[in-house]
Amino acid sequence: MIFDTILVQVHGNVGLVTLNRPEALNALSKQLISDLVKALDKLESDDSIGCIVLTGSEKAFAAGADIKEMQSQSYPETFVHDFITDGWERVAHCRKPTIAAVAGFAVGGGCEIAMMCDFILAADSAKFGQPEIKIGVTPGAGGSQRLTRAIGKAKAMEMCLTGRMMAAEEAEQAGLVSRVIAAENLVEEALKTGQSIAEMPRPAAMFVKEQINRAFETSLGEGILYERRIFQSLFGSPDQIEGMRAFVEKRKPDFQFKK
Ligand code: DAK
Repeated sequence: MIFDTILVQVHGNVGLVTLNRPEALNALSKQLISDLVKALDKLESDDSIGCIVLTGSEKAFAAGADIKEMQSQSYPETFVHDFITDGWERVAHCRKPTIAAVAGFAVGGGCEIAMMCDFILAADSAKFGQPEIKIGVTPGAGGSQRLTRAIGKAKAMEMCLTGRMMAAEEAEQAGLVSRVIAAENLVEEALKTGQSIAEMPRPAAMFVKEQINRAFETSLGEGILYERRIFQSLFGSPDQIEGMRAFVEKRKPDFQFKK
């Protein structure tokens, strides 16, 4: 898969997508989002892929939507053409597990795309922010919602109202990222984590993702009912039989639903 603005590689059972517009700190242009959508479509339809890692460069995961591209839009144009909506939610709609491996700046739309992934691994150099207010707008791709759910009202308000960036250590303490990793090991560690997920029974991994995301969309009672039904349904899967049998027989499971 060859694209102008991203690099796509396969490592074992993990698809690695690297945002690649170094001249603009990986600003998320229309072309980049279109390339990203195509790459994700392809990786999602490839049965050998069990997890997708999204990363950027050492300096920037992504510095947000491309300001030079959007600066001349008028309100009627943004509304009529549903400006930069197309494709932006594709990461959030991935059915396979996704990991954002973030080094350097993840700001504006960059922070929003990272938050659309299932979890974020941060390099010790990572900086997160929603600085849109400094250019006269607000977050527009879920930042005000996903950031608030991740780190709570006080920190989300401060970050969106002041544009202050949050470094990796604070982001881990606040619950925005799952782990902080030395920058030089970030991609390797993300690929290793991705491979361990890809080797899990595929339906169970995809169901876990649905269960946890449901927690943000529903009441506790409904969410627990949803979880229970999924748990029960997996007793119809060959990998439940194999997984439990292997445990009892003290051997490594040989799951069917992975390639
Ligand atoms: N767009 C275009 N170019 C950018 C850019 C951006 N967002 N960020 C950086 N660049 C370019 C710079 O213009 C510069 O280019 P040259 O001058 O060399 O040609 C080059 O990248 C290097 O940037 P700097 O010289 O500024 O680098 P520094 O290390 O000094 O500073 C920085 C790094 C990240 C602090 C700074 O670049 C910065 O503040 N960038 C802008 C960050 C920002 O405001 N981002 C939010 C943009 S608004 C929606 C979907 C998405 C969105 C909204 C709605 N819908 C689905 C409805 C998203 C909106 C946004 O993200």
